Amino acid sequence: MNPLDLFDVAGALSEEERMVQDSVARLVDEKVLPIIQKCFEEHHFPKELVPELASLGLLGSSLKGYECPGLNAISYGLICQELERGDSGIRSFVSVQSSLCMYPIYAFGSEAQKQKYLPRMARGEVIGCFGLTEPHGGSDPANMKTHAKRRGTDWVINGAKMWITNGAIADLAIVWAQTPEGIRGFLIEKGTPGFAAPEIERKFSLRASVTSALFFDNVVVPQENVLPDVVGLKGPLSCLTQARYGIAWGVIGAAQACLAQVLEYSKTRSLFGRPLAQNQATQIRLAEMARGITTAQLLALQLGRLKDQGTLQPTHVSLAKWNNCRMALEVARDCRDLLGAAGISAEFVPIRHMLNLESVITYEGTQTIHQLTIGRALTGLNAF
Ligand code: TGC
Ligand code: FAD
Repeated sequence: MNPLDLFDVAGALSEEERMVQDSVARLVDEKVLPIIQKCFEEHHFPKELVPELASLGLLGSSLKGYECPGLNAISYGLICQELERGDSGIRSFVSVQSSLCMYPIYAFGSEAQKQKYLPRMARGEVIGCFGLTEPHGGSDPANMKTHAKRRGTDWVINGAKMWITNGAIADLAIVWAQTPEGIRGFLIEKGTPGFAAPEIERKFSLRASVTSALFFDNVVVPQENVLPDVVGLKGPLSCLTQARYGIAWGVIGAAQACLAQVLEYSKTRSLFGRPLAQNQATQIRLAEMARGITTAQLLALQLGRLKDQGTLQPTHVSLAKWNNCRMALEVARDCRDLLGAAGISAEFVPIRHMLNLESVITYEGTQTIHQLTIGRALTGLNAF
């Protein structure tokens, strides 16, 4: 039995899905793992990997046309899983580019916007960021303060966004702002006067990813840069459904990376005259991790099948994102502990994954937000 795939999820995949997974796994083994710990320590996003990600078709992988490969949902999940086995920061980059930036242009953009941005984004020549969260509170985006007012045929945007992945390196920001008609999406290019995207320094988590604030001081945006086909919170929330789907798969990779390392370690570490792995207490902990990973894999697989057959509901995604993030964080924390003092060393992966997963469980809706979403679906009563 493969300890990282006890229920043979690999056997349930199509040949194409397995090929996608294998090619991303190779990229992670050859290009990500050798550099990622240093990137994390140095608080550096390895931008040099972007052309590699693009050449494998990992940017906008689910979209059809516009130089995107049109892979199915399971393949997108496997891409996220393999990337996050490397580091949540690399998966974050791909999630934001694909699900939060290319998807809204694809789903809600004009044909001219699609032609202008999607092929270049698929090639990694244009990097996107997604501005929804604001400094006063991200869980309740309906209460956003950033606003856009019409001025002739243009719009003028004022406000601020916070905790924005890719912000400082983005060529294009998808920014959600309140308008008299409701919340709308605006495409703001780097260098637009009044727009700034300073990086947030001094993070303990996702250190191999760029996180920024966005500031808008009378930023003028032409009408042609407004997403024409959506008004209201369902615009940004439907992008979140795409990205949360990828996270539900991605975090499995982080948990697998931790378990793989601890299995090796506990078999070779000898304490009280026997391998650490030969203690009942250790085996119970390892079995608990395998239970968590296996149930998360099966949840993700069914989630993908629902998405591919077009019956996926946001509540399914909430449950999977919540369950799988929590599982991965618990696995990473326990692996860190099983390594003893070595668990705090940069030589081992669990502490890096653990610190990353503290962000992953918070962004794209905290545990509480997803629990309340499920509670609302169960009871029909809105507790927000
Ligand atoms: P609510 O009344 O529930 O909904 C308003 C409208 O939106 C529709 N809708 C959805 N559509 C698609 N997908 C979803 N998940 C949807 N949820 C709701 C809904 O049908 C309705 O449509 P309509 O036509 O009736 O207007 O809105 P609410 O104000 O009660 O809020 C619900 C709540 C709390 C669940 C929502 O605000 C929420 O999800 N809050 C959490 C915010 C969040 O997750 N922010 C993430 C920011 S981006 C990010 O973190 C990127 S990290 C990326 C990385 O690095 O990987
Ligand atoms: P708050 O909303 O202030 O929540 C604080 C606490 O209150 C949480 O524990 C929450 O669960 C709890 N809470 C909220 N509502 C309730 C309630 N009704 N009942 C009980 N408890 C409640 N955002 C973007 O828009 N784009 C990005 O690219 C992006 N990237 C990110 C990258 C990183 C590394 C991080 C850490 C965050 C990123 N975010 C991004 C922001 C992220 O989505 C928010 O942090 C998240 O939605 C939570 O918002 P908040 O941090 O303001 O917490």
